[in-house]
Amino acid sequence: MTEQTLDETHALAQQLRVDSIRCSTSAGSGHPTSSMSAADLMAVLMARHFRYDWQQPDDPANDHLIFSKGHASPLLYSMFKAAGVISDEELMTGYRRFGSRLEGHPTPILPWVDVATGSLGQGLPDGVGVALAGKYLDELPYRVWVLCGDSETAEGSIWEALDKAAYYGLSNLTAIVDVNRLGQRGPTELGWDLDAYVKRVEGFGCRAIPIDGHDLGEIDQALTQAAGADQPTVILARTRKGRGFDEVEDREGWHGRPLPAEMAERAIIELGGPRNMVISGLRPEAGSVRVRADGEVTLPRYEAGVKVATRLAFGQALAAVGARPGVVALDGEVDNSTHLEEFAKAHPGRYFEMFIAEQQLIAASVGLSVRGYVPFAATFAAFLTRAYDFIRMSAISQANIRLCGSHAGTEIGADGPSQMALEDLAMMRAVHGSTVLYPSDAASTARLVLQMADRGGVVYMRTTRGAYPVLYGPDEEFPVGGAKVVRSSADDRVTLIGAGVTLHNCLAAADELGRDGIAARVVDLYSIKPIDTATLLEAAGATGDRLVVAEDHYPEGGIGGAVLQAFNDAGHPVPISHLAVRGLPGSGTPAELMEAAGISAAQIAQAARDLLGA
Ligand SMILES: Cc1ncc(C[n+]2csc(CCOP(=O)(O)OP(=O)(O)O)c2C)c(N)n1
Repeated sequence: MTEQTLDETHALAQQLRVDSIRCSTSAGSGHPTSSMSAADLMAVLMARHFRYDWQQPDDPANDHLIFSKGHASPLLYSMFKAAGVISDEELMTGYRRFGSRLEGHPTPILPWVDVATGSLGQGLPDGVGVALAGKYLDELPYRVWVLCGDSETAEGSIWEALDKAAYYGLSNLTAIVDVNRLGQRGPTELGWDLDAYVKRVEGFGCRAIPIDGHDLGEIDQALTQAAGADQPTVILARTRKGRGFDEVEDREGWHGRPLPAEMAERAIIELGGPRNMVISGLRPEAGSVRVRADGEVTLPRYEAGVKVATRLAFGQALAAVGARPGVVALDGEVDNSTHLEEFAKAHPGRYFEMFIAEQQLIAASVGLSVRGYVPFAATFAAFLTRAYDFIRMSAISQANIRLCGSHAGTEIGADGPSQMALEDLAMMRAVHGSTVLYPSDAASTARLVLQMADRGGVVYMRTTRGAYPVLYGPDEEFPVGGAKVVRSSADDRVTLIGAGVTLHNCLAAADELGRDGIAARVVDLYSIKPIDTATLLEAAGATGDRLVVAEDHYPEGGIGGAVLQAFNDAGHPVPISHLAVRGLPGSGTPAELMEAAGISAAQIAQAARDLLGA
């Protein structure tokens, strides 16, 4: 680095500090001191290492920059101003204002932002997904740079990320940790103990480079070393929070507080006054992604009546959908249970084992979605709850991810309640823009897996452990948002609604009722969100509003909740007889456990009789 550029970079860093103060003071909100500590790091990165065409954020050869410490948005947006892609006016009048794209924490509403951050511990795991795409799929030399906070490294997901980054040899990934010693409420666990950080980072298989995070030469050297590494690099930069303004520098009590106007004025003077430098930075190396044509998807066909588990059909169908080269799969070390192994066997080059790290499983899916891939991640449905914050954030990231949760409900039997998903439908329904599917047989599973690939947002499929008869022909359509009336007649007096295993119980209940001369309509609610309100209304109308809903899920937020909401939203509120898992299950056979939960065929039939007063 020449003296001249060193001076320029210093001026850029001061501009980033000044603008971070100005925008947060004007908004009366934000995190200027968290921005000021990292300003030197980002100035050197931006001026000397980040290869990015600011006018073409979709250029596949661009580097990626993720602010894992998303609360440093004043710094990120000040960088956007310095890159000439947002104006000073937008920064000053838009930051954190209603209706503005410069939200409190960055989201991909902004074309230069890959993923939403602000829930700490997510940006680095997301970056692992982008780096996986770069190294194994795009095969492009772009680099992924992630700015982390030091207090943020208390999150286990940061270490899940470094572990997987090392396992996959992601030399294209660099984490830059802003070790400013302070978190939100006070000092961090490790303070400025860079040696402790180095040991941890190295223990996870990454290269650690400790530096003075305010020495531009040291920063430049570390970023150069990182780019030439053969393992992931973590730059551990010792910094001072609020750097550059003596009144707040390295002082407690200034986290997340904008400077009052008169203090901001003094700070701006101390930092050399406002500047409006625009820097062009480095262009990406030319490169494009190899375009591979979609192969033809031939879904598996299942003979009616044969018993096949929906989890197996999921794996087999996904292996078929893998004929499309953009489809990738990620496992949480249970692929012989979820049957994702079917995809692994067919497409090993597009299969990522994330081991027992569910947060990283979701985050890697989000990162792969950033690069346009079509990720399917699978584990036991119960264990997806562990990554719920990541699932929630992926909706804010506008990521397109497909999740499969197997081993739903008490039906799993002997393993007991620790392995049973009984909350997953509620959790997934609540995600903004999500799709929730719950097929009952192999034929509908296969059809729905294909549609999942084409659907945006968070798309969830719940599968069942046990094998149940195939109900439908292989050419039957199952549009998302539909429902199947599996059994009906002009004499129907009650409607039984189920999905997954309870659909089979509803069918058995209808048989039992039929023997007593009671005709029952049976609805397969394979699409829980969106829901087929028309079919529900029609069934209710045909059966005198007598409805039994049976689900292998806790009563809150599952199928019953979805049905009630559908009727309510349609302006036709209908009470339901709601059979759900109300007690805490233990171990047993599936039949014993479903009986104990009150969702067996006999109990569904009895609920119908009760409604009819029969
Ligand atoms: C998962 C999560 N927990 C808590 C918070 C609240 N929070 C926001 S910033 C912060 C402190 C972060 O400190 P550090 O990572 O050191 O960043 P700094 O601001 O000091 O640079 C906390 C606790 C959050 N945003 N996300």
